[in-house]
Amino acid sequence: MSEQQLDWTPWPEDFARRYREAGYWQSQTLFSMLAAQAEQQPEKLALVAGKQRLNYRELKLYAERLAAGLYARGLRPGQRAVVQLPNCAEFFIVAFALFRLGMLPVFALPAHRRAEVSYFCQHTDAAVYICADQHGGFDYRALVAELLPLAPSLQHVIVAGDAGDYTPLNSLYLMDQPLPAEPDASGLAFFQLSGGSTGVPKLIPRTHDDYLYSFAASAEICGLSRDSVYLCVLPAGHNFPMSSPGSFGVFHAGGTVVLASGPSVDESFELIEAESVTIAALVPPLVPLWLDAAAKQPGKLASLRLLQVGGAKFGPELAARVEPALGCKLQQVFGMAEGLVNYTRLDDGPERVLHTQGRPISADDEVRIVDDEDQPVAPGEVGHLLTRGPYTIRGYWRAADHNQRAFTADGFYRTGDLVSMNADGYLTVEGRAKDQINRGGEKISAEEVENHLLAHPLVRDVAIVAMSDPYLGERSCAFIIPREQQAIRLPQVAAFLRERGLAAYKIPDRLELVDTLPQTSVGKVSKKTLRQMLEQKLAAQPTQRS
Ligand code: OOB
Repeated sequence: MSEQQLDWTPWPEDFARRYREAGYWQSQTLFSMLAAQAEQQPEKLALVAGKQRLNYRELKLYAERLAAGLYARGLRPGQRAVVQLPNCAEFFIVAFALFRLGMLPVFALPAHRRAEVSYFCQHTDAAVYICADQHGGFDYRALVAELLPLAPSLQHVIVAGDAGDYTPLNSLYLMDQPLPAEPDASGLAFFQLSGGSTGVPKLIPRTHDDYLYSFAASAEICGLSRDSVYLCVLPAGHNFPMSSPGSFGVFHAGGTVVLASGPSVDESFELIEAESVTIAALVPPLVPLWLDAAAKQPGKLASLRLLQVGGAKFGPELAARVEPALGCKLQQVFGMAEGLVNYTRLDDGPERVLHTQGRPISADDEVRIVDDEDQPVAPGEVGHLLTRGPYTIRGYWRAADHNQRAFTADGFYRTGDLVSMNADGYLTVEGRAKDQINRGGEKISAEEVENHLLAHPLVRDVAIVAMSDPYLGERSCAFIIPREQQAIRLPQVAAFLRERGLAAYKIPDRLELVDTLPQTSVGKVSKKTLRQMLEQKLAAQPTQRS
C-alpha cells in the first residue's frame, strides 16, 4: 500500500469509474475552474472585499503570482498549508494559489486558537501557516510565537498585513515565473474540518473532482448564474459558505462574491443594498436579527432572491416568518463537511421548505436510515443517517482506527444525525446520536473539551452536554465532580481552557457541580440523564439559563 493510501481513503475504483461515467467527476481542478471564468469573462467582477474589487482576470493573476512566489520559496505540490484567514480577498487568492500549486490548504476557522491550530499543523506536517496580522481584536502573530515550538514541520509563516517578524504575503507575488504542472483532479485538493465528536478534531480530505461536483451541482439547484451576487456572512472556509453553493459555486457560475467581514446585520444589509446581492446564507441564530432589521429598514433587501439557512436545526415557526418579512425565497440546507448536502428546492411548497431539511444533491447520494443494529427502520421512522456518494469522503485523514467506527464496511459515512425521510425522499433532522453540541452552527466535540478539563487539578470527572437555548439552539454545560469538595467556578474553567489555547466557542456556557455522574446500564456516563436533569433545573429557574 502506498503512503498516500494510508493517509486517506480514495473511492473504490468501480465507484470512481461510475462517478466519472455519470459526468459527476469532470477531471477539472479548482484552479482551472477559476481560470475558465477568467478566460470567458475576464473583466467580470468576481470578488468584493472591503475596498477591494477583483475581476476574474485579476483574481486568477494574483493566485498565479502567489503560487509562483510560494514555489520559488521551495514549497512543492502535496505539501500542506494551514490557512487561517478572516473573510478578506487574500482568503481566495491564497486558496487558489495553493490549488494551482497543488499544495493542500487546511482551512482553520478564525476562532481557532493554539490548541486547534497546532494540532492541524502537527497532524498534517504542515510546511506553511498563513494568517492575518490581526482580526476581531486578536493578534495572530502572537499565536505564531506560541505555535512555532509546537509545530516543527513549519518552514514558513506568512502574514497578510503587517507581518512583523514573519514573511509578508505581499512580498510573495512573483511575475512570469515557472510553475509546475497543475495537480491531478482525482487527487486531494484541501482539507475541511470535522465538527467532531472525538478527542481531537478530524480532518476531511476533499478531492478536486468531488468538491467541484458538489458545488457545481449545488449552484444548479440554487439557480445561480452570472447575475448571481452572493453575500458571504459566515467564515469563508466553512463548507456551507464555501460550497453549498457558496463562494465556489458562485465562481463556477461566473457570478460575484461579496464578503462581509463578520456577522453584523448592519454591514450585511449595507452590502446587500450597495452590491445588489441576490443570495445569502445564514445559520439559524442570525435569522431573527435579520427579521428585526428588515422590519426597521424596509427596502434594503429589494435585490435579495434567496436566503439559505443551515448548519443547525431551523424550526418551522421561525422559518415561516422568512419569506413574508424578507421578501425572498427560503431554502433549508442540511449538510456536512464530510460530504452529503441536502436542499429544499426553489420550487418546493411551504410543507417541504418549512418542515424538512431538503433532499440530497445527487441521484447517486445513497442514504440509509438505520436502527442501533444498522438495520433499516420502517419508512418514515427516525433512525441513524448513513450515506455514501460522489462527494462524501470514504475516510478521514490519518485516522485508520476512527475510520473503522465512523464508516461502515461498505463505505457509508455514519453522520451521527438522527433523521426521518418522508415518502418524497425529503429528510427531517430529528436529533443527534453523536456526542456533540451544535452551538448555533458551531460544533463542539464534548470529548475534546472534557479531555482538556480533566487536566485541571480541581476536576475529578467531567461530562459536557447540550442545553437548549432560545437564541443559539444549544449551548454547552459542563457537569463537574470537583476534587475533595474544592469548588471550581465557571470563570476559572473558562480561564483554564483559554490558557490551554482552546477556541472560545468551546468554553462551557454553564457549570454544574455534582457528586456523581449518572451511569447507563453498561457503566458509561448517561448524558441523556444529565440533559434531563439540566432541563428540569432550567425549567424551574428560567432566568438563569446562561
Ligand atoms: C454544516 O457542516 P458541519 O460539518 O459544520 O456540520 C455538520 C453537522 C450535521 O451532521 C448536523 O449535525 C448539523 O451539522 N447540521 C444540521 C443542519 N445542517 C447541519 N442540523 C440540523 N439542521 C440543519 N439544517 O453544518 C453544513 C455544511 C454544508 C452545508 C450546510 C451545513
